[in-house]
Amino acid sequence: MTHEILIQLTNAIIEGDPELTVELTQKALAAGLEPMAIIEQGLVPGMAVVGERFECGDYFLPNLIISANGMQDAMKVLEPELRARQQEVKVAGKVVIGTVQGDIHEIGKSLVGTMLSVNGFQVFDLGVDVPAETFIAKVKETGANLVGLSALLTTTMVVQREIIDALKQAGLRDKVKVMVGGAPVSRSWAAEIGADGYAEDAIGAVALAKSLVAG
Ligand code: B1M
Repeated sequence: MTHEILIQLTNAIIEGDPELTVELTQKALAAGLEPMAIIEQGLVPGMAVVGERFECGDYFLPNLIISANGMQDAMKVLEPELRARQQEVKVAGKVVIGTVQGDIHEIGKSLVGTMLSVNGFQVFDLGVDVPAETFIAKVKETGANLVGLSALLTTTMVVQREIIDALKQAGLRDKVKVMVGGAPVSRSWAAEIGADGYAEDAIGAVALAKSLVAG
């Protein structure tokens, strides 16, 4: 029965129905499903199909926008639930996170930020389309020990490298660990640009961040 709700949720994202997406998210919570299962097994698969349909020309930009709105509205319902399940309260580290300049994809970055936050990290989320200077200024201001760079486009992955280089030039590279992620990003790309680690999803990002701050 609960499995059925997740399928309906995936379809609501694919069909671009934000109201129904929120309604089904609330229904799934009421049925006792874990917020992370709702995200990973309901919402994210829907976004993947929307992306595939866009890629092959069946969907257009408005479809991406309306489905993304549905996911973001659902995340507003789920974030307090994720926080309510927070077990660790001590600060595990300070993270400055953002989607790199030229890239306005927000959902994955925000999910990673939320998961780090509910797992004890102090998160400074700079938003999207963030230039290197803003990352550097925030690291200096907060004394963060971790920087998270999200990129969803093959054309903006290169900005991750530019930001790592800018951190070096600012004399900050040995003070922070850098983690990278986003759909086109890979472990080998992370190694090539001199990042300290790559995570495929939000759960992986938490594990990586913990291992990086542990030294
Ligand atoms: Co765009 N888009 N988009 N888009 N979009 C993709 C990324 C695309 C793959 C779709 C496709 O063609 N199949 C494609 C990129 C192709 C490429 O470069 N290879 C694409 C394109 C082409 C574009 C435009 C250029 C379209 C156009 O204008 N013609 C344009 C670019 C705008 C820009 O940024 N300058 C564009 C615009 C948009 C919208 C604004 C309409 C919208 C975003 C709205 C928003 O965020 N508020 C949008 C959307 C929704 C998508 C898809 C469909 C879904 C992205 C998403 O939210 N996924 C996407 C297709 C896809 O990815 N399958 C697509 C759900 C989210 C939970 O997953 O973001 O992957 P994701 O995050 C994951 C992991 O990647 C990882 O963990 C997250 C959670 O599990 N992760 C990290 C992410 N960041 C991390 C950081 C970490 C660690 C892990 O450490 C720091």
